[in-house]
Amino acid sequence: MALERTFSIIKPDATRRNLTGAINAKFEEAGLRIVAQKRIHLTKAQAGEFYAVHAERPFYDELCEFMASAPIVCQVLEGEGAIAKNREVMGATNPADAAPGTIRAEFAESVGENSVHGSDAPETAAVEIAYFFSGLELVG
Ligand code: DAT
Ligand code: MG
Repeated sequence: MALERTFSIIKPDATRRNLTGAINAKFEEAGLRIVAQKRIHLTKAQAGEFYAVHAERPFYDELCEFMASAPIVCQVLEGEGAIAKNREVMGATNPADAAPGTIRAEFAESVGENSVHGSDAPETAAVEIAYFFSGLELVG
């Protein structure tokens, strides 16, 4: 499997509860290296742009409000098969369905406030990394 990079967000519900370190430990234990990381506070409009693919979904407005409700930690994770590995460590979108030991099973509060975002494919990973980071900020 190839060395890959994926984009990750530690969401407002998790930064609010001081879970950044605990979540990063899960990534590192799984062999994912944090090659870029920054804490930012999105506006609702910026959250809306990031989640534009969900604009027609009934939960879109709530999702944008939530993503702008507190700081987030944006990250680039690197490793063998990093995109799939990160999705595995995150667990299912709804924490009620997430496998034991996953980030969402342990930390997520609800399907909407589910602690982490992770890219779902190489194309979205490339777009999402470029949206938040310049090449100079990626330190492998
Ligand atoms: P994922 O974050 O697992 O990739 P997704 O891309 O389908 O899931 O949805 C993006 C985010 O939107 C998700 O992390 C939380 C929110 N969301 C998804 N389904 C939802 C629902 N049924 N009710 C409320 N929020 C939802
Ligand atoms: Mg998604």
